[in-house]
Amino acid sequence: MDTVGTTSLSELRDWVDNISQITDPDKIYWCNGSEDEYAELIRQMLADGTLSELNQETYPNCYLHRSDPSDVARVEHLTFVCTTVQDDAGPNNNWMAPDEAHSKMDALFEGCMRGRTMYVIPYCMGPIESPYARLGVEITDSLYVVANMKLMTRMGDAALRRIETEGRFVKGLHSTGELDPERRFIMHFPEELSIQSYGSGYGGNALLGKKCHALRIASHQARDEGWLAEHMLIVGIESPEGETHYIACAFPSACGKTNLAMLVPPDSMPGWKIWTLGDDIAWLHLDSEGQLRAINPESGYFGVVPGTNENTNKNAYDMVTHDAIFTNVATTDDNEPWWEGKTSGTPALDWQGRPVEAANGKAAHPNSRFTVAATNNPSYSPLTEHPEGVPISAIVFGGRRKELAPLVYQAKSWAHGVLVGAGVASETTAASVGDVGVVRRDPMAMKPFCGYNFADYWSHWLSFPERSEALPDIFHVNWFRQDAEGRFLWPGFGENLRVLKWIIDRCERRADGSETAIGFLPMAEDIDLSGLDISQADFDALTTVDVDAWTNEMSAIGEYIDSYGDRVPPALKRELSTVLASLSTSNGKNAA
Ligand code: GTP
Ligand code: SPV
Ligand code: MN
Repeated sequence: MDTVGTTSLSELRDWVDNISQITDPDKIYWCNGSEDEYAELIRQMLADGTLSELNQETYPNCYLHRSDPSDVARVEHLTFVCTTVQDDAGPNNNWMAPDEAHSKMDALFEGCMRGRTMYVIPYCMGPIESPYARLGVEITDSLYVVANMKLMTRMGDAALRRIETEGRFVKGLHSTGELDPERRFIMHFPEELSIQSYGSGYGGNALLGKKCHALRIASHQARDEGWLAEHMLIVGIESPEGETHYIACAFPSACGKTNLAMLVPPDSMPGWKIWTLGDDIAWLHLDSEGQLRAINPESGYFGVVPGTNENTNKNAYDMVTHDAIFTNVATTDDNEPWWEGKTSGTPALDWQGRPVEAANGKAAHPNSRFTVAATNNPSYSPLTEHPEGVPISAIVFGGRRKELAPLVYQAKSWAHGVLVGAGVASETTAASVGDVGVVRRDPMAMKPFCGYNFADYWSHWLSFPERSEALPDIFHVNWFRQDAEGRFLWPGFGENLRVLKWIIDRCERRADGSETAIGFLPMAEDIDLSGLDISQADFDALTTVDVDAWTNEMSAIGEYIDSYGDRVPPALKRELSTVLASLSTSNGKNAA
């Protein structure tokens, strides 16, 4: 066997040998993570057609990848958590017995790398020196996966050295297979610390460090070890006075995390500065003082392209003009990338490479993505590399709701905040295969990503006050309220900083809020609306609690929680009863 690279760790060596016997590649290549290696990967992908060059004058080192049209999003219906006991995976996951899943996957992987190279990617999730970082190795036959893992994780020699010292790592096996949706599975074995993914080359299905490891496997470990692995951005907000607060926000897929993580302050807020720590995943630990601290396990972004422009998100717009991989965008006559929401250029070829006139539907796929290293981001925070992470002042949940959910409200306590998180619902998006725009329950934005039973997960969240008296305040936001004509009531994007300011001021006990049954809401005078073109009627709609609708909502949340059966913590149900009782005696805003 033609092999480049090896390891001194026998467990890892044996596993790689074993996988190569099953998959039968021509060659084995251990990735070192160097820039030369990345350049060589790109060269090979240009040669074999996996990538094509975009306009190198205006988009230097930017490349386009077109997925198989059947393989453009996560596949939740083909994603499984394989625990020994089915109830441990919970109603929130698809489950398969580990033995059955293994025999299914063994059959798929048999000989699947014949004639190809098997890449071994050692990676570190989290700063390489961080006590909170975790290791993994992904084996794949996809060059696209290797290149994306290079941008998204700390991969290569440094990670391998730490794996060899620690001896513990998550084993991820991936093959693109035939890209046949009938032969596609994403299997997780949290008890074995392993992941097996076959038949998809797309982001969350194939870049195993991301959702598979850093959320599904990590959340399972985190429950046992007393920490949290969450679908959250991490952002630092520095005031003109130089005070910086860090907040962590959980919004479902394609609901605004990347945008909020790198927002550009509006002109009306001079002197404010945003620092991006992470745009998708946060690992949260209590330190010895009981302070919740966050690290971002990733080191790059796999972000939604449509909607990005110099007005909505100038940082993202600038950051993808160099050293980026685009997946499933359209292209212009000048061979620049193009997408819906881009304010310049016109598309010539759609995301499948067809002339746009002949194509029906969007020119760029609604789930088209960019991959960039985090250091491309103009608002990148150097504290991203801090081994201890950053202290978190507030946790913010959110969803995409045309109706009902106010612009912002604050939970009354940690336990109430857990209920607020458990009650998150959001309209589905193109990030996952299936219907778009249907409201579904997505507790803590973790429905597709929690690697164990949600009932146990809520208990775990509720256990934090036993270990800390200094927990962050919890909030809920909704940037997506619309009127009957489909117009957004709130301008969103940079203007969201006005809401973040209220959140921080509430944490610092220096802003007012009005107590309602569902939590504290700002009054018009509590949020600085200067320079904003928003009518009083719209602001009122954004900050009013519709008691009847909320009574229905809380009942629906109650039914949803009850569907998890006996394992649901009684404390969560008590919180729900409290809110329902309060709603029954209230008349909206100002009612306790
Ligand atoms: P994942 O990467 O799938 O986890 O998504 P995400 O949560 O990072 O979402 P992202 O920031 O990429 O935003 C998704 C879509 O929502 C994009 O098309 C954005 O333009 C749009 N969006 C983001 N923030 C806002 C906002 O404040 N208001 C409105 N109206 N749209 C927004
Ligand atoms: C998401 O769907 O939440 C994403 C993209 O961040 S993926 O990497 O596919 O999970
Ligand atoms: Mn995400």
